[in-house]
This record gives sequence, structure tokens and C-alpha cells, in this order.
Amino acid sequence: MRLLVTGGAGFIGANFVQQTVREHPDVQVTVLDALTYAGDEASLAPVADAVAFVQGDIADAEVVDRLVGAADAVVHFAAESHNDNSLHDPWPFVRTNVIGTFTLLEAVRRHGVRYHHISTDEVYGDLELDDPAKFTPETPYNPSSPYSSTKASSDLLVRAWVRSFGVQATISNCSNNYGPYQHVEKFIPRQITNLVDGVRPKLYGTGQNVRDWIHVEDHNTAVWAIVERGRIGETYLIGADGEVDNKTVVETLLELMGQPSDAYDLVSDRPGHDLRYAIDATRLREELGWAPRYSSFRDGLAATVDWYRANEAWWRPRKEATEARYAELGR
Ligand code: NAD
Ligand code: TDX
Repeated sequence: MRLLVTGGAGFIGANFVQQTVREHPDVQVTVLDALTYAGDEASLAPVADAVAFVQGDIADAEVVDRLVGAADAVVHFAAESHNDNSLHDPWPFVRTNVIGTFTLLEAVRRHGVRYHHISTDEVYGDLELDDPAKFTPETPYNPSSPYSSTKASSDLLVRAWVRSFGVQATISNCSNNYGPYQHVEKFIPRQITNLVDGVRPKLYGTGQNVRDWIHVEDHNTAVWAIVERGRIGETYLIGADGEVDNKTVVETLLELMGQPSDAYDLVSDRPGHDLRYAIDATRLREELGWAPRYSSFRDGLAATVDWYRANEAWWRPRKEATEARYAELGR
């Protein structure tokens, strides 16, 4: 199979490409990535000899048409992905997440290429803390932020291209990922690298918000299950029953890194901050027989702490500028 992976130099995409080279050696991978502030070719260094890398923009119809025309399947990870950035400047989110996805869909339509669309549980909005409900494929879309609304828009484009043009597509909506190669702007790597630097972790608001954590490797085994066995036109929710509130995440990191459990700061809240996400992954588990490999969030977190400690050369170049942006926001 000739596989085009967009956003393969980002967090989840780079883990996906590395896992694909390890576990699907018959697949020829081409990565298309614009190398924005969030992309880093160094994240593909361990597999650089095994993949073709093209620096380019998913909203550039010419390069997209050429690469899609030479592929059997596309897995589309490329996106502007950080909520805080989307509140500051939404335009790159509209351009990449909406127009970029449109550009890819037109190319897969022209060339009759199989397409898998990577999306997020944030398209469903949020849940109350004391609500036993979880998101299911039937939950109505109700996104809160510029980021999640552009992801929701892109999902709707995919659904329409399936229905109107017969595009061979599947969609997955995953919960919060953690693991190696995640940008230091995101919650978990930010706090780990702060602690390495002797800086106290920063919790937005009261720290009560809940995220449903999944190890990035588990997200990617689920993506492969859908690419290989998913029903065309279907939406699969990906999650591993990993609900934890932010304060508990920080307390666990403090303990793993040998600090007192109250050595964090509460900072101003994110505007529109979603309260809780939770995924019901029944369809994925029952229909496709998927199960996560990581059974303990604490163990996965400990391995992630070890990775950031061992790979300071990878994250250090981005740390100062990231913290300078947070300082401007007062967070
Ligand atoms: P990321 O920000 O780490 O990586 C995004 C990658 O896309 C970068 O390499 C960047 O250079 C590239 N990119 C951005 N704009 C581009 C453009 N116009 N053309 C080509 N490449 C471009 O993001 P991530 O966390 O790895 O997320 C990947 C995907 O997974 C996104 O679609 C995101 O919505 C989705 N997702 C993420 C999470 C999570 O917890 N991180 C959870 C669910 C879904
Ligand atoms: O310093 C921080 N302190 C803090 O309390 C940061 C950076 C975040 N937070 C909170 C906000 C959220 O409740 O931690 C939680 C996680 O924050 P992020 O890492 O920014 O992730 P989130 O906004 O939940 O979105 C993530 O999961 C869904 C990804 O960034 C999205 O791309 C994905 O779609």
C-alpha cells in the first residue's frame, strides 16, 4: 500500500509514521507536512530512511493533487491543533482545518483514493462533571472553540463528500492524547518540562476540568484498525476510558518527579474552557475488535516523563518561545 500521511511531522502523525514503519513494513509512507511551528522533521529521525518527506501545504491544490494521485490511501492528521492559539488567532485554523481538508477531499474524489479523517472528541462540546453520559457517534455536534468548530466543519465536509460523491472515507474522533513528541505548548509536556526547569506547573481555573486520556500509540492502533477494517462512511470514536481531572494529572506528575503534591499554581482560566470530555468507544471495540495496549495511565505518564527527560534536545528549542506566549496570556 502507498500511504500518504498529512501532518506526519506533528505529535500524533510522527508517532503514527514510526509505528507504521515498525508494524506495517509492507506500507510505503509519504509524509506531507508544512513544518509549521508545531511540525518537526526530527520527530521522524528514527525512520527517516524508510519514508519520503515532502514539505508542503495541504491547502496547496497542486502538491496535494500530485501526492494523492500517487497514493492508495490518505490518513489526514495535519491541522492547527491548539485551542489556546485558536482563541488568539482563528484564521490559520479556518485555513488549514477547513480549506486544507476541502483541498484533500477534492483530490481523493478526483483520484478515487481511500481517505481516513482524523478528528477530535471536542466536536461534541463538553459534558457536565457529574453526568454519567459519554460521547457516542449519535451525540450532536456542539463545538465550543474556534479550533473545535473548524474540526467539526471538516468532519461535516467529509460526511457530505461521502454522501454526495461516494468518496471512500472514514472518520475517527479521539480523546486527549499523551506520549512522546507532543509539543511543549500542550498540558502534559508543558508541566513535565516546567518541572525539569524547576518551574511550578500551571493549572487553568480550578483544575477540575476532566480529559479522557489515551496513549498516542493506542490512538494509532485504532486508526490502523479503521483503515484496514472500518466501514466506509462510518464514524468511530476512539478512547480508552481514561477520564482524569487536570489537578490529579498535575499531582501525579509532581509525585512522579519527586515534588510535593501541592507545588503547583492556579492561573487564569481559558475562555470557554470545556468542562469534561468522555468517549464511549463501544463501536470500535465491538465491531473492529480494538483494545488499548496501555492499561495504566500512571505507567504511561511515567514513561512519558522518562521520554522528556531523555529527549531534552528535542523539546528545548521550543520551550522559551512557548512560555513567552503563555506569559503574554497571563497563564
Ligand atoms: P500537532 O499540532 O502536533 O501537529 C500538526 C502537524 O500538522 C504539524 O506537523 C504541522 O506542521 C502540520 N500542519 C499544520 N498545518 C499544515 C498545513 N496547512 N499543511 C500541512 N501540514 C500542516 O497536532 P497533533 O496533536 O499531532 O494532532 C494531529 C491531529 O489529531 C489533528 O487533526 C488533531 O485535530 C487531531 N487530534 C488531536 C488530539 C490530541 O490530543 N493531540 C486528540 C484528538 C484529535
Ligand atoms: O498549562 C496548561 N494548564 C492547564 O490546566 C495547559 C496548556 C492546559 N491546561 C488544561 C486545559 C485543558 O483542560 O489542561 C487540559 C488539556 O489542555 P490541552 O493540552 O491544551 O488540550 P485540550 O484543549 O483538551 O485539547 C487537546 O485534546 C483534544 C488537543 O490539544 C486537541 O488537539 C485535541 O483535539
